[in-house]
Amino acid sequence: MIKPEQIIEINKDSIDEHNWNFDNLSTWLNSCGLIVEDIIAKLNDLQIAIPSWALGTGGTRFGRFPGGGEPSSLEQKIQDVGLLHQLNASSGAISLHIPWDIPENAEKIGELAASYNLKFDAVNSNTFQDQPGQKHTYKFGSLCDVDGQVRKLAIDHNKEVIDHGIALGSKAITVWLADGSSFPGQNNFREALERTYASLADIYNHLPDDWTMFIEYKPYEPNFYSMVIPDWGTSHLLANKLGPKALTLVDLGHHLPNTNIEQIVAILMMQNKLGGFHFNDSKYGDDDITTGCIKPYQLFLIFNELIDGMESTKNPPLSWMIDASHNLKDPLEDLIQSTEAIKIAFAQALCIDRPALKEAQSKSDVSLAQQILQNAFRTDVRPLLAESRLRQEAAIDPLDAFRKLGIRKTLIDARGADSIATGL
Ligand SMILES: [Mn+2]
Repeated sequence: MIKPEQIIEINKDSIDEHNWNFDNLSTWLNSCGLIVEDIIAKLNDLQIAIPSWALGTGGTRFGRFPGGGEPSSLEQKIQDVGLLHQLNASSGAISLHIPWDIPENAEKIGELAASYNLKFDAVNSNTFQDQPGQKHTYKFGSLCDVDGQVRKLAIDHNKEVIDHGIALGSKAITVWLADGSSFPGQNNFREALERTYASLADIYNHLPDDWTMFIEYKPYEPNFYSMVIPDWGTSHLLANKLGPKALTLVDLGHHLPNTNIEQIVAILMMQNKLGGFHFNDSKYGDDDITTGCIKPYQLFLIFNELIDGMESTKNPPLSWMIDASHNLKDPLEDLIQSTEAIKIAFAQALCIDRPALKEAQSKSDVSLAQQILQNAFRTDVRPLLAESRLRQEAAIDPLDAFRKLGIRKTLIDARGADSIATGL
């Protein structure tokens, strides 16, 4: 753990510059009719879960180039998320992947997480790869498979994941299925979806009353011709049929290029059926690169719809998580940058003059409506994030602090240069 004095010491380097920036921005935002303290309170509250699989170097299917000091146990993964949370005060939850991160002793793992002020976000099942000694294969599908024994294996696995989550205090399971077909004729689309629904209904019945099931979708990959749950419409259909505890989960990378994701958000929230987000960014497909590194304006427009939906619908509270893979950067640095990008987009969207936007929309004043959005998007809100962190004894500049504290070197010294994250 980082000592609080270490962060205070590093903050001294930039405190004067920060205060000057924050005072100026506050003056400007107040003159625009915005309440700075409200924005900071909302930034303080936004916690974005870190997935246990993002703490190591993901690489690509062509190669993997680990940087050393990666966490090789669940305990070390929790330590890494704890470090992030100390630096940014925004990573207060971890999302586990079963079977990669089975908590052998849930009580001890729970105590360790609590010592870092971490909660357990949604647990994730895995039916996209076979585990050693597995009796039936997921090669041709899991919840959709034509073989009832395969389906039963996958169903039982999901129920086990829920049980692990219950022991840790999680409140949701995320189901992402690799199921689909790579060649025309391989699957009967309707029957595959019917079997998937029946399997999900079996899992749904295992959910405790206060739990939620998030249903993720993806248009292609690993299957190239069809996926059983390819889009938000199919996910929504299943969630509706299953019942109130099933919701759709949007993973930003799981869309074909140029899909209007912000509109999907608005439609799902209108139906109170948006469960949460997997944040990442992409240029071509499911690239899983740093959130906000390619399309920050899209991220801002998504948060515009999210804030509108959170204020105007009865959509349940949302679950936020990063779902990324780091092939070049230090995973912890990448997660710091992704978290920053999400909070920037959120803060920018909180700076939108909503009454003025409504007014412009009501008059079909297209130019003004665009101007209002872009005024907010072009505001440099970073001092708000820094102020939020400073007040929570975190770092004014988390990436700078991560480097000045030599955290990666410390981790390499403690864990070894060849320590590889488990699970990937
Ligand atoms: Mn995802």
